[in-house]
Amino acid sequence: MGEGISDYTKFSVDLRRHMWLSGVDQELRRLIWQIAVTGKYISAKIHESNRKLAGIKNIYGEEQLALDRSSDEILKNQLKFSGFVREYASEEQDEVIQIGQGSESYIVTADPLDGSSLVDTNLAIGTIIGIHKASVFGRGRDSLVAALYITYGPLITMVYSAGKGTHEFVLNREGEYVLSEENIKMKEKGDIYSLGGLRKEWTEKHRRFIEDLESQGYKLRYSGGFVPDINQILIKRGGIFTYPALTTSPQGKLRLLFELQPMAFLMEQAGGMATDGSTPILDIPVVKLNQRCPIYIGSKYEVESAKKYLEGEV
Ligand code: AFP
Repeated sequence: MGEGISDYTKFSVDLRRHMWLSGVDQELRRLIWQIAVTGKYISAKIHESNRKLAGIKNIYGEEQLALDRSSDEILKNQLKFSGFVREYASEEQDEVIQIGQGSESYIVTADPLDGSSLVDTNLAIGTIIGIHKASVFGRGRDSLVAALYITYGPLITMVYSAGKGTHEFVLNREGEYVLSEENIKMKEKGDIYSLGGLRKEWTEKHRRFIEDLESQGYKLRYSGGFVPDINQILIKRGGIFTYPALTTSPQGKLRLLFELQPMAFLMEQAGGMATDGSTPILDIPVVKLNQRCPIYIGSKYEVESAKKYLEGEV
């Protein structure tokens, strides 16, 4: 993972040219590029990690890995010096942190290293980023201007959208992000499903929806890492990921601001959908940083079908 990257400061001409040709605003281009470069530093940290727990708890009471914390530090410091970011909100921090002078254009949200509990198993993990122009509180649809994620797996990839389609770049051995999938377009219907939450804690409506998919022959694909699980649905152009409301946690597990909004933005830009079972994720107001929310995300057929079951139409 990350091995063989010879130059961390390469310009990633392909990525920059793509954003320029797509008409992405100059500051936003530079910010996205800078975050993509930061992914290289995080991947190097993962590579050299000794996988030891730091023994500190985050705002959700979860134990933070040393890697979580160092990824957060790397990201925060890089953004601080970018000159484009006034505030930084991270899953690893208790509050929104001011990192600029106040006049910068953007606020960045981050899950610096999602799926960190998978590090010891060597499954893919990722970084999730949201770029907002206004407050992070309120509807994502009103403030998000771009989103991206980076996967650290057999390959390092970066999927971004600045509101002009969703595109994937692969990091090559020379340290360049090279365009691999332009304008990803979801099919109407896929054939894979990715299911979070214990089956014994599902609601009756959710269970009936899943049984419908199973009767249609959907194949199970779940790694327990949100980034690779969503990436699979996007790159395969169809299917559904859910982390539903559970009887023990009606708001599910995943965080609206740090995890769900950026993925919903990328999925919508690829022609897919993301809802909590009825309301689009990007229309659900964020009222607190650690707000959780159920999610149904993927191609239209499956997300709309989930809605019918959850709203009691079926
Ligand atoms: P960690 O960051 O604690 O590993 O959680 C990962 C995650 O937030 C997300 O990446 C997965 O989709 C989800 O949790 C998996 O949850 P389950 O372990 O309940 O399946």
